[in-house]
Amino acid sequence: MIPEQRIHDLNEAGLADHEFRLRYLTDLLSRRTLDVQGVIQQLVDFQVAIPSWALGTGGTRFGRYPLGGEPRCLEEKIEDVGLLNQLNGSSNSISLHIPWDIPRDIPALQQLLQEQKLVIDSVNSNTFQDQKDQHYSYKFGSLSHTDQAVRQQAIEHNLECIRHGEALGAKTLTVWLADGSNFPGQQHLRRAYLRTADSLASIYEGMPSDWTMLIEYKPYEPHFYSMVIPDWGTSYSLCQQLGKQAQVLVDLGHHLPNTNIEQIVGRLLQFGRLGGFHFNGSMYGDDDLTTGSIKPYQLFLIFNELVDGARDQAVTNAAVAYMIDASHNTKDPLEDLLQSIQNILTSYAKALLVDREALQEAQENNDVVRAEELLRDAFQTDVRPLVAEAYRHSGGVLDPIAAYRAEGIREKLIQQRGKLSLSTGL
Ligand SMILES: [Mn+2]
Repeated sequence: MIPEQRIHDLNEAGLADHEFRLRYLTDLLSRRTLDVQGVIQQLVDFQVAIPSWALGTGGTRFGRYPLGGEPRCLEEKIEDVGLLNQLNGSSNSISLHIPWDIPRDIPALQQLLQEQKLVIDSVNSNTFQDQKDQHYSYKFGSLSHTDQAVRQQAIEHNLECIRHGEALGAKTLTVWLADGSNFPGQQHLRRAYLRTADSLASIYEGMPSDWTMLIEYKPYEPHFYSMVIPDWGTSYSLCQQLGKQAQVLVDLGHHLPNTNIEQIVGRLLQFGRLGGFHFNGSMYGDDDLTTGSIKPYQLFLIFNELVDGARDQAVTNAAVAYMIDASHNTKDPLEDLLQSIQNILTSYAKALLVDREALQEAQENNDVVRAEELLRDAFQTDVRPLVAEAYRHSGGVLDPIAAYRAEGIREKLIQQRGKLSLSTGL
């Protein structure tokens, strides 16, 4: 943890410039009768979870280039997220990946979470690879497998994840199913779906009544001919069969190029089935790039749907759980996460500036240019002073990446944990 006095000193240097820019923007937006303090408060309240597997260097199947100082255990992963949250006040929760993050000493972990001002967001099951002590292989599927014994093993793993989560106060199970097939004819497409629905029902039955099951979809990879849950329609149909505690999870990278993701978000909000959102960025597919690094306008349009849904009384969707789900191959993972949060909050702030009454009027009158210009006007506003002010309100720093570097945090982590320390769960 960085001492509070040091946070204050770090902010002092940039404070005069920040206040000048914030005053200018506040004046400008107030002329449009925008509640600037209200916008800042909404940015302060916005929280995005950090998954335990995002704290180490990722890689591709061609290689991995670790930079040292990676967290070696769950406790160190919690400390890293606590540090990020101290810098920007926007990531107060951590998502666990079982089996890597199985909690051992529950009271000690609870105390650490309290010290770091963090909570456990969700537990994520893993049936996409075999573990050493596992009886049956998932090579040909898990929840969809042709053999009942393999399905049962995968069901029990998910129930075990719930038990671990319960011990630490989590209330969400995220299921991403890697099952599918690589060649035509390999798998009976309808029967694989039915077996999956049955397996999910068994997990759902074993879930406490205040828990949510998030069902994630992905069009390809690891399987390249068919995935059992390839799209939001399949996730949605499974949720409909399971019940109210099941919700669809949208992962930005899990779409084919040019998919209109904001429309999917709008649809799911309308149906009250948008349970979670995974942020990342992509150029070609599930590339796991920094959120907002390639398509910032798309990220803004997605937030525009979320804000629009949140303000519409006809939309009864429950609160959406946000998480960053990316792999960091070339950047320092902690800097990458700070950049991601910056881009997420920037997009959210811009969406909060949209003049919704004027937009609705333009839409009703089929004034295409006016409607588009209203969105572009919000998108092109430089909202960085609002985001920086939100960080400061939360006890963080005006410029998290500059502070991270000024504090030499990576160097300190390498000193403590070693140059060769490797994170798990990637
Ligand atoms: Mn994901």
